[in-house]
Amino acid sequence: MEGQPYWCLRFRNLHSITPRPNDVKGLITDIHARSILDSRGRPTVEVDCFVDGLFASRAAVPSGASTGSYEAVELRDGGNLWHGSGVEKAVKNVNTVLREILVGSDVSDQESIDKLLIEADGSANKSIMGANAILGCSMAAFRASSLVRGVPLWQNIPGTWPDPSLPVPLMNILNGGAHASTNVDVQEFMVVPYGFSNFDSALRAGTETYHALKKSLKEKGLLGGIGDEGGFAPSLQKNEDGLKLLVEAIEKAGYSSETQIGIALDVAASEFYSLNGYSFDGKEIDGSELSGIYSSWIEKYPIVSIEDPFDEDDWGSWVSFTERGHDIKVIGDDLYVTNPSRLQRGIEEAASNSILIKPNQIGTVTETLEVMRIANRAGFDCVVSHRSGETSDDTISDIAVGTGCGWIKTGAPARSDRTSKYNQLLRISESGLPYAKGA
Ligand code: 2PG
Ligand code: MG
Repeated sequence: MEGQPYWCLRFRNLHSITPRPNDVKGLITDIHARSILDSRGRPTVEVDCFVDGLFASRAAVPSGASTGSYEAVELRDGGNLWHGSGVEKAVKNVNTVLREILVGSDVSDQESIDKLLIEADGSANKSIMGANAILGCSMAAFRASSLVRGVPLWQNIPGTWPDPSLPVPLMNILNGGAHASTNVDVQEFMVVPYGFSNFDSALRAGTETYHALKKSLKEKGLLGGIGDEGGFAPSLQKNEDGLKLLVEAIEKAGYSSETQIGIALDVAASEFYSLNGYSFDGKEIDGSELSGIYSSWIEKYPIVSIEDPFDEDDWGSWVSFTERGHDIKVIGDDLYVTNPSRLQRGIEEAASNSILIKPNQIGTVTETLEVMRIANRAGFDCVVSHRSGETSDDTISDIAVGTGCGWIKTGAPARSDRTSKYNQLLRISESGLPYAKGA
């Protein structure tokens, strides 16, 4: 078997061509990291995991732009190279300290692997080794263990979960905020094709809507650049215009905005919050005025969810808006940063009813899943999410399917950093799993 990658060995075992069970010890024999480019042309960490002496898997770490202040720390080099955004220190941490502690571990024991990684760092926010170094190792091991166990990644989620399903995508087709250089405050205007019987037709409908939006922006002379997540990035007179454009695009594409495709927003309000309040549509307003705007939008448009409607520390506005009881998902992203203690506070105070799940906000696969378990127990919806800076790594697609969470947010249906996730879901859909919230 020498010289062959691990998946060849597994392929043979899986298909009983040359069963060699004794070859499969499932021990990590090497870990190797490098710096690669992400979708914004910034360096990020990629990690290879070797099992039983053979190359087994590869994972790459994403990176945010509108990051929450309470996220685990992404280690960047500073200095002049890459304008300070190099990840050589994180890469070195993987190739020295973390490699040393992981070699010899049972790759299928995700919890022990992540515990070793957390202990090697020792800080509360993974600032010593870097959450980017740690997550790269954690995800690479997670991916390798599915090969060792001979199951698809989505079937390799440790623990017990609701039945697996293909998630409803929140597709970001109009980008603003920190993801575009325009006057639009709302960071993400997304279409949500929930009213379909399978994932493939939902994805097609969302993608046709993306193209319909392009056409109507062109007709209106508004077609300019593309934002970081592949959506169009026009300047608009008011934020509400984004909602009008999406409804128009849904209908122009031939779908119903009442029964088939809804709208999700990520306001990312921490980005325009200061001591003066919220700077929105050119005015300074407070949390209750902003709540009023959201409530009027919910009346007029087919909104299914609003993410980060308020600043990450403005708990009072979160609580009173959620108390209004609108029939939508109120999603905490910067508010919770996939952190169990912040989520616990949100559950106790009823600050929202849903959480965005981003593995790199917390730094390991095990902790990500633990936060999802806490959310499930509290009856919160989980939306598994990409970051605005991405690679072709598609691990989040399998996590969304295997945890049966029902929702994924992974950008426009364009650019390979985003389509890699949708395409993995298409592959998984061949297994015949149901569409989460299908008609
Ligand atoms: C968000 C994300 C992903 P970023 O705010 O939800 O869309 O953006 O990765 O820049 O934090
Ligand atoms: Mg967000």
